[in-house]
Amino acid sequence: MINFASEQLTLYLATDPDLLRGRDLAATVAEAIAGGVTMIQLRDKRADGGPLYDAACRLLAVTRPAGVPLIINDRLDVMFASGADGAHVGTTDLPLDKARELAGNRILGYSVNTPEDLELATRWGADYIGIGPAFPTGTKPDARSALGLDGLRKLAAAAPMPAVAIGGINLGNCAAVRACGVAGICVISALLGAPDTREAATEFRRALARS
Ligand code: TZP
Ligand code: MG
Repeated sequence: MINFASEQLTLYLATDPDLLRGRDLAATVAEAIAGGVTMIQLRDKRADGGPLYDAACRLLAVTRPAGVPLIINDRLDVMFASGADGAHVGTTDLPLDKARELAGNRILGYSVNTPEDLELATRWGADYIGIGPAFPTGTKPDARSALGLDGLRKLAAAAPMPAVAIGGINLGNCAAVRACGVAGICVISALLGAPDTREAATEFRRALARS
């Protein structure tokens, strides 16, 4: 596996083109890393392969020197073409067994909302899981039902691999989420929708350090 330890899941930023407000993606990710983000996922549900590949290459120029893993959402082809560190798939993407076979020793993440999802993630050797949505979120219109802290705690306790929680996580609830036994949190809008992403990342790291 490429340079992966569960501490890298501490503060995981997934990107969303709709939250950039005209800012450059790579520059925004650089700000997030400067504030303390430990892992990046390139997530753009509408982009074709070409623009996604270009974006991955631009992001790698920022993440590699920082030693921060870059994960590609859904698209293993873009992971291979760009040389990114891993991919993240969910229940409607390539089947996890195929993704695992293809990804080899690159980092592979899997989205988990139910015990059945967790069983698959365990059977096929996902390197980490994203448990969610923790809370209702406006960022993913097709998100499954929110788990709440109790649901999150149960799945995290049953997981043999490190987990991040995702969905509706903000500065106010991140400590309670972290206390559910996850290695870290994955955040979109509370970082990219903040007036200053670097400052927001710093505040998240502070809140998590206190938890
Ligand atoms: N998967 C489950 S919830 C979610 C994804 C991609 C969206 C999380 O976005 P936000 O803005 O941090 O709630
Ligand atoms: Mg997916």
